[in-house]
Amino acid sequence: MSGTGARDLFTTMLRIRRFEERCVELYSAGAIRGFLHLCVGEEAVAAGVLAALSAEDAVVSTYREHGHALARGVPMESLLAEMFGRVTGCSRGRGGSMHLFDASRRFYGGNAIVAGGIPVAVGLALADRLRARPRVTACLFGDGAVAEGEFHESLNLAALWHLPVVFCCENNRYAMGTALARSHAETDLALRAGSYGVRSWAVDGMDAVAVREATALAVDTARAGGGPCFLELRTYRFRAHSMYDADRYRDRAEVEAWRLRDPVELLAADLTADGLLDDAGRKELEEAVGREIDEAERAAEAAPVEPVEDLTRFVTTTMDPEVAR
Ligand SMILES: Cc1ncc(C[n+]2csc(CCOP(=O)(O)OP(=O)(O)O)c2C)c(N)n1
Ligand SMILES: [Mg+2]
Repeated sequence: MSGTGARDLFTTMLRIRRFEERCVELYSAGAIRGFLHLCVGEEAVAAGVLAALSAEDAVVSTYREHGHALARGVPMESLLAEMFGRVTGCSRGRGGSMHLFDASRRFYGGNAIVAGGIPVAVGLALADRLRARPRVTACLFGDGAVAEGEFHESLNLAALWHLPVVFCCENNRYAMGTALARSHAETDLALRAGSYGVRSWAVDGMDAVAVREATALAVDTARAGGGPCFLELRTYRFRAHSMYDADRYRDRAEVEAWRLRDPVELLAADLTADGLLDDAGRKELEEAVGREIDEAERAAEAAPVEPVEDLTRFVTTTMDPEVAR
């Protein structure tokens, strides 16, 4: 295992895990309201996929996107401020947890509509192709999106036009309370994507290094003009679908079995075995992450809400489209 790369992956995953845990507390305290979908258990996907992209590449995500945004480098403070409804939030406090957005980092949401980001990703890739920019768009979405027409239309078009999109399906085996096998006749999602002529791989989504390596191969292929790729990243969410979900549709034993493959602890064990992490190092990292979250929370709490007179601004864009690119 290469030292710095794997340690960076671990740091990213730990930041995501602890951030999500703090979000639970803040939600319970009433500081975060509305919908809240956490990615606890799925950190290896966020860390691995995002580590394989360059800053010029684009990212399109879903409503379960805190981890993707953090791994992309969107500051914690602007994420928490967004969830607190403050003007310093990455979407000026207007979007909340499901609509994290940061065009300066080419992070194009945050989308509440299942599969809604997939055609957006294909459009971004088409724009790059037309302008001959050597960029790739990574599109993250859940297994539930594979049931949507938009998924199939988008895959077909991307394959037909050889667009540089890496479709990253975060298969956590459930779409809300519905298990994959209860709604899909064919549950091998990589096989289905392959039927569009898209190169597809199934990947252990609990192994951050494997995710990063598979994504890097897909990104290289797409960037070199080899057309789109599809990654089925097999993972599991440890918590309920959202804070409103009573989580009564799966056996405790199933959840516990997956928890044994906790992606954060799996990577920690590998790093320790390779002499790259010890107890003192872990403690130091935990403390640094804790401080980062505390500071982000303090700053977000101190930030103002948007003044009422500004509420009609930014409803339609006033930006020059050339500048907005
Ligand atoms: C078009 C559309 N249909 C239904 C919903 C309601 N809905 C919200 S989340 C969800 C499940 C999606 O599951 P999946 O894509 O597997 O993502 P996960 O929540 O597992 O990350 C559904 C059906 C929606 N938001 N958008
Ligand atoms: Mg799912």
